[in-house]
Formats: sequence, structure tokens, C-alpha cells
Amino acid sequence: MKWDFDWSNNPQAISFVQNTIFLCKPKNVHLCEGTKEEYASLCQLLVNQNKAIALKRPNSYLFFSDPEDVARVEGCTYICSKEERDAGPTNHWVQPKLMKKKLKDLFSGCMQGRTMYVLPYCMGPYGSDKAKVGIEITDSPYVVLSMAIMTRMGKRALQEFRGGFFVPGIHSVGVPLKKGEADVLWPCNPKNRLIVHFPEERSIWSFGSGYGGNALLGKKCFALRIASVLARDEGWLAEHMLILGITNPQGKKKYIAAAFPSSCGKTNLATMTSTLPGWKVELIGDDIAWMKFAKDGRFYAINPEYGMFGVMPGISMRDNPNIMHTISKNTLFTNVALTKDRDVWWEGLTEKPPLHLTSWLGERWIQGSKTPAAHLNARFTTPIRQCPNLDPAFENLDGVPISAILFGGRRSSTVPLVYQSFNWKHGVFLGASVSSERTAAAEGALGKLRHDPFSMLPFCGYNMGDYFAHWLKMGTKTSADKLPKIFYVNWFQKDTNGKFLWPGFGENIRVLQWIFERCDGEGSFEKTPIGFLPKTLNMQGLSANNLSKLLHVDIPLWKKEVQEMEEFFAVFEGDLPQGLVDELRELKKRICGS
Ligand code: GTP
Ligand code: SPV
Ligand code: MN
Repeated sequence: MKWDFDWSNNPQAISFVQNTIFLCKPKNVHLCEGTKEEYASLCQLLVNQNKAIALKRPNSYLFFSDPEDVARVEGCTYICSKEERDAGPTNHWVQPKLMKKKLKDLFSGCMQGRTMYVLPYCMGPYGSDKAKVGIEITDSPYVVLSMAIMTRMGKRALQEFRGGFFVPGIHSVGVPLKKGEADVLWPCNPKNRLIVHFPEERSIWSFGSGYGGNALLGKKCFALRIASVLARDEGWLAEHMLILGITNPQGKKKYIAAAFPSSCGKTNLATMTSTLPGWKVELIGDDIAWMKFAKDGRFYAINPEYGMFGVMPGISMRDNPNIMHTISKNTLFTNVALTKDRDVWWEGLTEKPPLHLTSWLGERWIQGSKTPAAHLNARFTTPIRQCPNLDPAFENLDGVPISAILFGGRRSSTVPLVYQSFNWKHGVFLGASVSSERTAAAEGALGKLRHDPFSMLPFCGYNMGDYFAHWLKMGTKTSADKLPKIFYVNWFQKDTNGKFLWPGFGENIRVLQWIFERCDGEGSFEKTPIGFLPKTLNMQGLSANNLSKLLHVDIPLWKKEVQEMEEFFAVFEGDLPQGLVDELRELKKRICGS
């Protein structure tokens, strides 16, 4: 085989590629350079095979996935640490040797008749000592295009390998082709799906799915599951968090990180247009943050990604003009509907759908149809640099200093619009106690309440009890005034008719203003059993009718909440750090009086 550029500075990379060729037996091997021409020719190939539809938007394409391959599959996701205890009670675990054997059987010859693509990529800005590199090997050209947008992928990334550490990831759709056998439009192998992480080896194996977090290995698999293990070992944090910059009317700026579970508002908050005059929000990241202490004792965060893989339904010019601009070109759409004039449509884009559409199932769809035209987890994949509110510090090598950390979930009752933790330890408890109604971002029953600590339940690469302890420990490494302040938010309370009580989106700036002020020790607040609540918010230009409901702490509901938490935390048995045991006991005392 001819190597069209130099990998010789990393012998491990070469043997990883060679071993994978030997195992998977592809028809061709393509080492990705990451050029525009390469991208264009892959798009053309997919259009020629009817796997992609060229859209009216410049350089944009639509894909329909197999109806059985539409979201992350947490039931098939494994953390195969050497010891079962290190995967913890919230991860699936199989003994690594057994899992390796199973994987070798599955991957053996799995790329027959297909091209194997080798993607070197960098998570984080080139030259940053916070950045880390990986190689994804995949037999899905859709994955190549997506990774080309989501990461810094190609020849340039190889320079960052510096002869050393990289995360190897092997991905296959799991559908070998016999000689002359025709391919299907979205190959996948739902019966044999496995998304496997070997934390000690820092390696990833993914089989059978071509969708999102299952297949774009730089994202959840590397930047969260493997990186959380690296972060534990090296003393930093890899989190499922957006990062945004917020500037007040006087021109003072702060950075905020926020962890909300999948499909609970990270992309929309990080890209929002403020409705309050003079306040501005700018985007650093919409899904993942890597945070480290700097010499000045503060946390600095980078966004390891280079694109956004965002939820499509609900995005509109009214609620999110920045995203609408971002996706106007160079964007991949998956599982949205197709209009007659080769554009895309999804529920929420316009009040009324067009008369005729092709649904995400590839079927004729007419106005009034009972099933949605776009899948609930339909997504856009778009270059983050196209976002009009991108922060000038986006590629700062050291990252940006974090003043506040927000936790939150989708809760139709109980949890008020916003409250502040008493201190770091109580804040870690708030993170650990996040629960949220389930969304379409992963398989499972929609709307069902589940605990999702730090919004990391599906993404923590080790024992979550140890993860809580790691967070508590981070709070002891600097003085309290340098630690980010911790808050809990909930945009999703509903009235008895099921209508949202809070308008959300750009109006969330009112909550961010209070948070901004609290970081400076300002802003009105009162102490309640659950934390500090605002006495009021800046409601200029908006009806304050619902505000008292939104900021109410309902004690009977909180009694139930405490009971729920006790049941959930019991799962960790002896692995739950004492600090959290204490916090839960104190909360119970404040709520129940005993
Ligand atoms: P992942 O990419 O899965 O991690 O999701 P995310 O956390 O980035 O969520 P995203 O911003 O894409 O929002 C998901 C859904 O929540 C969309 O349907 C949005 O319309 C809706 N949403 C986001 N922000 C708000 C808000 O402030 N209020 C309400 N009511 N809905 C919101
Ligand atoms: C999430 O589910 O949190 C996502 C989408 O961001 S995926 O990349 O598919 O995991
Ligand atoms: Mn996410």
C-alpha cells in the first residue's frame, strides 16, 4: 500500500492501522487528508449511490438513517475496565478479555467489500496543551464527513501526534459486502450493536450503528468517556457542558459552563440571542468542556469540538436565529423532512408545514399527518465557525476562565427556575442529584424521569461514585473565591395544561443576568432549604405573572424528591463519598425537619 503522507513519526499509529486492515479486511484503504476536495468527492460518491440528497443550500446534504438506527444506544454501551468495580453501578461491564474476543469475532472481515477510512483528528485547538488526538478507523463515509465537521480532522492533525499518545477507535457499520452485492442506503447492524470502551487502554470499538454518538468516536466515546478517565488520572474535568461568554451592558464579561442532559437545551443556550438590551451571549462550545486549573487558581475550559451536532426539531428563526444562520450552508442534515424544492423542514421551523414533504422515513407526507415529518432526534452537523455569535476566544490555547457552572434538567414540576448552591460541596451535590425527563437523544421511554448526575450518566467512563469524589476533591485545590459558583436551572416547568411556564430561549438571559450578578456577590436572594433563590429577576418587557410559581419551593414535592434521591444514591452503596451522604442528610433535615 502507498502511504500518501508521512505517518512515520508514530509507529503505534501505523501498527494500529495495519492491524485493523488485517482484522477487518477492507476492499480499499483511504487515509483522510481533510481537504475540501476529499470532502466534495465523498459527498459526490454518496449522492451517486443515493445515500445523500444534495440540497438547495450550498454544499449541504440530507441523509435518512435506517429507522432502527436513530439515536445513541445506551443499552449496548460498555465500559470494560479491568475491574468491574471501576465501571461502577451505572455502566454496563463485561470482562475485557471476553469482550475483546467478542469484538474480534464481530470485526473479523466486517469491512469486506467496503473502503476503510483512516481519520487522524485533534480534539481542541492545534497547539493547545489541553488538546488531545485520536485516530478513528471507519467504513462509513457519512462518519468521515461528520468527523470532518465535528473535529479538526486530517493531515494537519497528524502534526499534533508528536510521536506520542493517541486514542485509537475502530468503527464499523457491521455490514460486509460480498462480491457484487448491492449496498443498502444506510447500512447498520442493529442486532449486533456494541459501543465499547477500554479505559485502561484508552481505546474504543464501535460496531453496528452509523448514528451520532455511537459512530462519531471523537465525541461522546473519546471526549467524554475516555477523557473522563484521563481527567480522573491527571486531575482535570471532562464534562458534558456548553461554554458561553456573557457580557453585561457595561462591557464586563464572564464565562459560564452548563451541564444539561441530552436534548435539554445546551446548544440553544450557548447560541441564544439575548432579549435584554445591552446583554450579549457568545458561543465557545455547545456540548463538551475540558476544564483544568491554571496557575492563577481558576478553572479554564476549552471546547474540544469543531462543529455542532444539534437537535433539529424546535429550531426556528424566532427562537434561535444564530443556529438558523449557522446551518444555511456546509451542513449535513439527518432525518429531517425534504421539501419539494430540495430544502429541509422539521417540526417547529414554521407554524404550518409545507403542503407536501418527504418524511424522514422517505415517504410522502401530507399536512395533518399524525406522525412527525422529521424524527424527534433529527440532527444538523455544522461547522461551529459559521455561528454568528462565536466568541473571539473560541480557539484560545489556554481556554477561558469559568465563573459559574450550571446544572439542570427537564422537570415539569418541583425544581424552580434557578437557585444557587450554598458552596462548592453543596454544588457538587446539586450536580449529583440532577434528574430529567427522558428525551429522544437515546433509546428508552420518552418523558420518564431518570437520574442523570452531572448529565454524565451515559458518558462517565468510570465508577460514578469515584467521579463524585473527584469533583469534591477539585474543590479543595484552590481557594473558595476562585472556584466557579454553582447553580441549578430548569427552563421546563409546566402549568396544569402542559404549557411551559417560562418562555425560555433568548429570555433565559434574565436568569443568566442574576447568575452573573451573584458571581460578583450582587443580585437579590433569599435562603431556602434547597439553596439561594432570587427574590426577583429582571422582567423588563416580559409579564411577571408566572414568576412566583417559577421561583416557588414546594415543600411536599421536595419531600418526595428527597426520597427519590435517597433511593437513587443507594445504588452506589459504599462508593458514594461521605461529602454527598452528608449533603443529602442536611437537605433532608432542612426539608423534612428530621
Ligand atoms: P444534545 O445535543 O442532545 O446534548 O442536546 P442539547 O442539550 O444541546 O439540547 P438543545 O439545545 O438541542 O435542545 C433540545 C430541545 O429542547 C429542542 O427541542 C429545543 O427546542 C428545546 N429547548 C432548548 N432550550 C429550551 C428552552 O429554553 N425552553 C424550552 N421550552 N425548550 C427548549
Ligand atoms: C447527546 O445525546 O448528548 C448528543 C447527541 O449530544 S450524540 O452525539 O448522539 O450523543
Ligand atoms: Mn450532548
